Amino acid sequence: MISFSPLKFNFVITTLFLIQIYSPATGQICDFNFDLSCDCTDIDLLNNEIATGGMNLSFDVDGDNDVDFDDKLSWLIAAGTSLEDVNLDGMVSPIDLLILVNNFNTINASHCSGDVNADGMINDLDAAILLEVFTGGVVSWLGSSDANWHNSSNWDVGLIPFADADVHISNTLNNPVVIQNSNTGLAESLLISGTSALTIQNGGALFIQGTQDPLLVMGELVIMEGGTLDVSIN
Ligand SMILES: [Ca+2]
Ligand SMILES: [Ca+2]
Ligand SMILES: [Ca+2]
Ligand SMILES: [Ca+2]
Repeated sequence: MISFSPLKFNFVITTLFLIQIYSPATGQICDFNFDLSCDCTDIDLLNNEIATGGMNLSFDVDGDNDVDFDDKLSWLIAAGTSLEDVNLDGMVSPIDLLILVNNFNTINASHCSGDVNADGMINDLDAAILLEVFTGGVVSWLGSSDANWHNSSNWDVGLIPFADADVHISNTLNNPVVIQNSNTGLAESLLISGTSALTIQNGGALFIQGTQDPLLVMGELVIMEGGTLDVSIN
């Protein structure tokens, strides 16, 4: 007797889903590489496109037929975070500032390394954006290493003051601040409190350009022969 068993078919259905992540808020795309995550890889692609003036409309997040900084802002909204969140962990914290400090003064178009304004460099323009959040733009003297204004480790944020910085000097008992020969200091404003002193040496210069009361000296400001202090109001 011959018996037949019914044929059995196993169907293996493989369906490839190609999904892009859409933000419910904006309806725009933030996952450029289709890995179901809107992360540093994606924003760095966009950041580089903006920094290099590229016009690949794959990065036109806001759908206005060009690629510019507005697309980055739209991307950040889609990813649920803000411009100052360098490492995209959803929080703006001192870690974001530290990343920028560690990459300061480099040619780098990576948002996640600190190129917040997407111009291809990590410099004082990016630092000004972050410092506005953390310190209101204030850079304070610590004098923890030596007396040199131009030593970044003497400042609380790890950066030498730049043109947009409001500089506070309030702790110079053991470390008088010195702007040394051939060096130029920059600030938007300078506050020297009661027990502090700033010395501008021969050949050194300090340029302060601010909007209102850019210089307030309650302590001491010593300008040695050949030193320059230039204060102007915008
Ligand atoms: Ca992605
Ligand atoms: Ca656009
Ligand atoms: Ca962060
Ligand atoms: Ca930059």
